[in-house]
Amino acid sequence: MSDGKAPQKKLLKALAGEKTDGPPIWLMRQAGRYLPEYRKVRADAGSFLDLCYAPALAEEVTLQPIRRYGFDAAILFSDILVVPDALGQKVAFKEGEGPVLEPVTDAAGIAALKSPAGVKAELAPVYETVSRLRASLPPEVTLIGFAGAPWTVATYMVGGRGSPDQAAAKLLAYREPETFQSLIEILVEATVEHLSAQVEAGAEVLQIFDTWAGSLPEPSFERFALKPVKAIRAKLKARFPHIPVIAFPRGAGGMAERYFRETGVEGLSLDTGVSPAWAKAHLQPLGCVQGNLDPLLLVAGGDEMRAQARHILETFGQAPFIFNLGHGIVPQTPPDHVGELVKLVKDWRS
Ligand code: 1CP
Repeated sequence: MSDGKAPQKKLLKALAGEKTDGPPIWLMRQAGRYLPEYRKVRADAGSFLDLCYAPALAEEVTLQPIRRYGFDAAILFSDILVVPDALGQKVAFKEGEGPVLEPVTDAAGIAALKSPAGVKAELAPVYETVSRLRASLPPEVTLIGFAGAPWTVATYMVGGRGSPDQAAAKLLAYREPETFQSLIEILVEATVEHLSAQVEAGAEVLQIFDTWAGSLPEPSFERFALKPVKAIRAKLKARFPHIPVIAFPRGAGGMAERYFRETGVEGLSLDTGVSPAWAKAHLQPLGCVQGNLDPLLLVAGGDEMRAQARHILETFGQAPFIFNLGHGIVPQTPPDHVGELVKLVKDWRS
């Protein structure tokens, strides 16, 4: 796209605001435990972070769902928590427990973090994975790089693990807003460095995951979810004007429209709870929307999955749209259901 020509790849076309001949499809967490070939590589790799930092293995697991299903996009295999790892916070992934971090709970903990300028050097193996993928992917497949949004990454950094209510991060944000803001600012800078390095290595689209955006009340949402992503989008635009960004402000609800308008992202990834008819009227006129089949419909399969997938296609399929789930694939998903969904979407025409 840097030569000024119109994009040829389906996903890039949709993000450039063009209607495509059938929507492109990829699925959040398309690489992972539901695939037997992933479980095999994962078992041989050692820890989950070892897998993220082994370019040949991370490349292999990124390619697995492309080979099996022919998705229109591949998403780099990595995790949002490599950024706190690069900032010097201890991060581990415990079997059956998810991520565990040494919590950063106060100004002293924030001051002890390494400089965000060092992220590019710390995460060199991740960028090597990106450049390998750019060389090995089929030419019609778009390569997506990603990072967590500052708020979501901060919830893990402050809480030390995933939590249903993000209470630790919210309490720090409410009791000591300036201290919390300083963490958000470090994360804005670190995220810009991390995403820039992915673009320099060959990523063609960037997705920013704000998984826990929906837990914030409006004034805090504005300050800690909307503004940081707007700042990241602006800084990336200055460096790479042609690279589109998709944001996933999960649970943003009534804030989604303002978020889409004000952050300036090209794509908005919709969670399962967003009404397709409402999103068609209020969000799709602002840019490309992505989503939003319930991942549990993919587990159940059958008529209900097919009917709800068609409803989404029929609602969004006349304008720029990327078919995806409303959140990531879950480990109990039968791989055959994914194949059936991909076929249904690829065969569909408006
Ligand atoms: O042992 C394993 O195999 C670990 C499972 C796993 C996987 C496959 C984790 C641990 N991360 C990943 C990969 C991953 N994480 C990708 C890869 C690309 C793909 O989509 O195929 C991506 C994009 C992520 C992003 C991510 N990690 C998010 C944001 C998106 C989302 O799903 O909400 C979040 C919140 C994380 C944190 C994280 N990492 C891993 C787990 C189990 C979690 C969630 C913890 C929690 O529930 O709070």
